[in-house]
Amino acid sequence: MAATGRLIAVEGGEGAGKSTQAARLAATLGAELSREPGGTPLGEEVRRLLLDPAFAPLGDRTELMLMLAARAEHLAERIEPALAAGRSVVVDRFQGSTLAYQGYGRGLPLEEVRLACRLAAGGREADLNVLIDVPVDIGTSRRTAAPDRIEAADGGFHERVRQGFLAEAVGDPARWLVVDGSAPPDQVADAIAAGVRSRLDLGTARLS
Ligand code: T5A
Repeated sequence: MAATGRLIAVEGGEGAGKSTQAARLAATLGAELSREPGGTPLGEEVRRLLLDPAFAPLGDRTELMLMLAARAEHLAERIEPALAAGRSVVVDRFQGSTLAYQGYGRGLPLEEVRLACRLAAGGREADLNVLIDVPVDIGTSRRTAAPDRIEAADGGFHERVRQGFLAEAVGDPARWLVVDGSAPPDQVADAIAAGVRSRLDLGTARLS
């Protein structure tokens, strides 16, 4: 068992397959599974508010602060205690989504968003970010329900989000693993499992 658990974030645009793959990865590694915004009772309530189309339009800074309030609670109540106890956590979205959506997508200054993220997370970053990359039209075509407030943004927004994720991955290759999300789910899962094991030097070990 690792002395300290690992934090692995699964990232990507709408419909990339994050929820599917985060659940599979957590099961493969024996890690806890959580999501953002959400992961705690307060966080799930904030998520409901954030995604509710009734609150459109919402100020960009309001959106950022709500995302980060949910993260601060998630870290304090769930993630940090798990990591400290040697349990690893796979989280469906984390800081990469804040940079991609509120920074690149909404257009808030990136350095301000980074600073706000550091403040909310007490400097905690994911040990590895897995970016499941799919073209925006493929992600959109997988939608099965009415779009939520953020999904309903225009295609230009979602393209900026995608390019933002890719820019972050290129800028910090040691912390990002990019996987082609347009492949079939089993193939995506195999690529993620192999990449995570090699990046985190895990061999065939489970994480907790
Ligand atoms: N957000 C979040 C911010 O703006 N800032 C932040 O800081 C944070 C943390 C959260 C929203 O909040 C925003 C981003 C989001 O807009 P969400 O539910 O996490 O919302 O994100 P969504 O992208 O809306 O989630 P989805 O459920 O739509 O997409 P997923 O999780 O990427 O995809 P998944 O796994 O649910 O799959 C969607 C469908 O595609 C199929 C699945 O079976 C399912 O039907 N599928 C595939 N089909 C073909 N090939 C594959 N490889 C497939 N993988 C899955």
